[in-house]
Amino acid sequence: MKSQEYILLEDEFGAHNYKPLDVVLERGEGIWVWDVEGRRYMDCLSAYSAVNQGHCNKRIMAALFEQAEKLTLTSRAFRNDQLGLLYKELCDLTNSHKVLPMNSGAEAVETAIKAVRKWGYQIKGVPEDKAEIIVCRNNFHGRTITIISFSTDSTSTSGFGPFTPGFKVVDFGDAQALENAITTNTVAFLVEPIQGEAGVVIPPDGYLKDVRRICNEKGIVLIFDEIQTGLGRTGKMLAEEHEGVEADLTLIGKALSGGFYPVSAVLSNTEVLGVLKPGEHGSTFGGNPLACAVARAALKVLVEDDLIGNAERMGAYFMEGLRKIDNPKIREVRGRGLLIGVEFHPDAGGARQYCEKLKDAGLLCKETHETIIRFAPPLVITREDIDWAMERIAPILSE
Ligand code: IF1
Repeated sequence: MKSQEYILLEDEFGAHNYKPLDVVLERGEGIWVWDVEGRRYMDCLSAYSAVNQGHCNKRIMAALFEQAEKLTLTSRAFRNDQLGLLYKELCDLTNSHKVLPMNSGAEAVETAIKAVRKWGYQIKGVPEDKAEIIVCRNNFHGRTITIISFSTDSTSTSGFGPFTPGFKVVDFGDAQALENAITTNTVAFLVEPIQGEAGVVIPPDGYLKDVRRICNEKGIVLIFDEIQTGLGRTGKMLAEEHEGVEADLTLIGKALSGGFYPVSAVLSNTEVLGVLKPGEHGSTFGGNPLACAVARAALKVLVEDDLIGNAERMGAYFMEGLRKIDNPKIREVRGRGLLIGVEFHPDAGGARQYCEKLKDAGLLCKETHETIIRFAPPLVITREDIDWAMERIAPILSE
């Protein structure tokens, strides 16, 4: 079958909740993917940072097969021999004390919301049903009803009400705004260390430190959503390390499985997770042995192959190349590690046209918010790969 036939099938029988580039992929290896016509592309999105370890990483695949032959799912009604090992390894790597495993990123966010509300009532003494959580303008934390309830993007929310109450929005990057918004009923502040969907928005230096201090002073829980920024993407295991701070709850997902399987987790430094008692939260698939084996291998690859250091070095090199592009239509090139955004001026005619041209030149990129192209290749990328990419990107982005 040809690309066009697959596209027609998708469009006829699938819901149209996406508008993908018209490239039909069938194979991937490292930073490369191939379409059904055999054309090769460099993947500059990494499934939104879920394949940090590169497509079809051999060691993660081996762990998947090995575990799949032994045991895949027990439910949490019984224990399995992978879960405790994953917990221990995750805690050692992220300096955490407790882990709660889920599947999707949104589920990790929902879990954190439940935990901090309960913590607020039981430990902080917030009156029943009065807990408030503060979030940031232009946040992206997932697609469930509760999560979109505090989205400020009308495309995400419009037509989906009624919404879950209990959230307050402040500007991202403004620590004073957070401080002003906190009341006696505030239980937590939920924030992305770098806003991904908003267009790779990096907060001012010192912001993470400031919010850490404010949350300590006011006695509220600090939650970092590192589902996109975590696990090496920004050149550190967790993006919070750029400012030497630790959240009370850290949410990870995406690359926790290297793209093989949905695996997410809530990591806790304090006893917040301790408020969840048997029967109060869970998931059929969360913490299953197949997911755990895959996650253990995915973490091992990140560390053993120094993908985190590589993200830092290659990110700096890539950004240097992008900054050399001389086009007055480019407003800014920004990023941390291999999470890079190129923002065009509003009158440049949108970023999608560039993504289409990059696709024809063999690079798969995704625009965000009309004017921004995100470059986030797998962390296994080399200097030579970036040279190859820049040879193609530079002429296109110079137009
Ligand atoms: C889609 C964006 C990226 C996330 C953060 C939680 C989640 C995500 C910081 C939820 C998910 C995804 C989902 C994907 C698009 C994507 C995305 F453009 F929308 F913002 F990555 F940049 N927290 N991000 O970024 O995780 O439930 O999806 O596992 O198609 O919606 P999930």
